Amino acid sequence: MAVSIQSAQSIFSNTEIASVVPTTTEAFYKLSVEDQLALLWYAYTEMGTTITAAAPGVASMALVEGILTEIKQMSPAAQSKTMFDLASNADTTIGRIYTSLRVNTKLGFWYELGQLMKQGLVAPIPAGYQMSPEATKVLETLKQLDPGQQITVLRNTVVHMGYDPDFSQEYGKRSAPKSTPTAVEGRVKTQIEGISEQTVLSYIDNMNAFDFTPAVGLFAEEGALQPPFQKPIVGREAILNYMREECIGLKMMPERGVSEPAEDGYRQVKVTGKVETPWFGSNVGMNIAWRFLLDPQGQIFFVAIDLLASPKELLNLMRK
Ligand code: 45D
Repeated sequence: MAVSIQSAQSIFSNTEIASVVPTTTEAFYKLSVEDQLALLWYAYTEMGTTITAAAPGVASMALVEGILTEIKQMSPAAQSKTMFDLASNADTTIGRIYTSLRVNTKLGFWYELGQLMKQGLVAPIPAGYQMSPEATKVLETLKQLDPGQQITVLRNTVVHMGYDPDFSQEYGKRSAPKSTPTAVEGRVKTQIEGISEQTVLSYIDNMNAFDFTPAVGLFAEEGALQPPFQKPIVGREAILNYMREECIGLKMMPERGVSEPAEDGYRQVKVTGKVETPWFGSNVGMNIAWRFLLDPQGQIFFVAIDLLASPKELLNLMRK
C-alpha cells in the first residue's frame, strides 16, 4: 500500500488525544449566545490561570485600537449587542474586521475587552444572570479539564467568532504577514532523548526561533501539518501561512521520542513534550505529541500535533 496523507494520519494510532476538548467545544456551540458569553466570562474569571501581561505584545493590537475605542464610546446596550453579534457570527462591520485578524490579535481583542469589563468601562454580564442548566453543565465539565485543555476550548470559541468564521481556515488562500525571527545568537539547540533525526531537531529549533521559512523548507513539497483537532494543512505555502498566523510566541519543549522504520523507506518518529503559549507562559504547559512521518529523503511528509489526554500519555512511545 502506498504512503498517503490519509495513511500517515494513523501512525502511532494508540496515541490518546484529549477528545474532551472537541466534545466540550461542541456542547458550548449548542448553548444560547447569552449563555455562551456568560460561560466565557465565568470560565475566564474563575479558571485560576492568569494571562501573562507580556502576551498582548504578540498580537498586532494597532489593528483593533479603532474598534476598541468605538466600543468604549457605545452605550452599555450597544456594547452588549456588539459582543452578542460577534459570538453569533452576525454580518456586521466589526464582525468582518474581527474575522480578518490573526488569531493572536483576536485573543488580544477579547483580553482587552475583558479588562474593560472588569474596569466597568464595557457592559458586564448582567448581575444575577442565571445560566441554563446545560450551560452550567458545560462550565462544570470545563473546570474538570486540565489547564492546557481548558485554554484550548477558550481559544476555539474565540477563533470561531466574527462573520464567516471559516475564512480563517483557508490558509492557502490568505497570506499572513512576516515576522522577525530570533537572532542566531539567541537560539538554543534542542535535544530530545531518543531522537537523532536532524529534520526533527531542526523543525523544533526553527519553530522556537519563529524562523518559519526554513521550518517549512523541511517539509516535502506536498507535505502536510495537522494541528490538534484539525484537518491536515497541505503544501508548503499553506503551511507557511499557517505558521505565520498561529505560531508566533510558542515555546516548544520536546522531551523524548522514538524513531523507527516505516514502509517504503519512510521513517516514523513520535516525540512527546510540552508547549507553552505566550498567553499563559509557564503557567500552562500543554502536553503534546508530534507524530512525524519522514520520507526517504528525510523530509517531513506529514506531522500531526496532538493535545494529549493526560500527562501519562507523555510516556506512551509505543508503536501501534
Ligand atoms: O465572549 O509544532 C470574555 C501548532 C467575555 C504548530 C471573553 C503547534 C465574553 C505546529 C470573558 C472577556 C500551532 C499546531 C469572551 C505545534 C467573551 C507545532 C474573553 C501547537 C471571548 C506544537 C475570553 C500549538 C478570553 C498549540 C480573553 C497547541 C479568552 C498552541 C482568552 C495552543 C483565551 C495555544 C486565550 C493555545 C487562549 C492558546 C488567550 C491553546 C489561548 C490559548
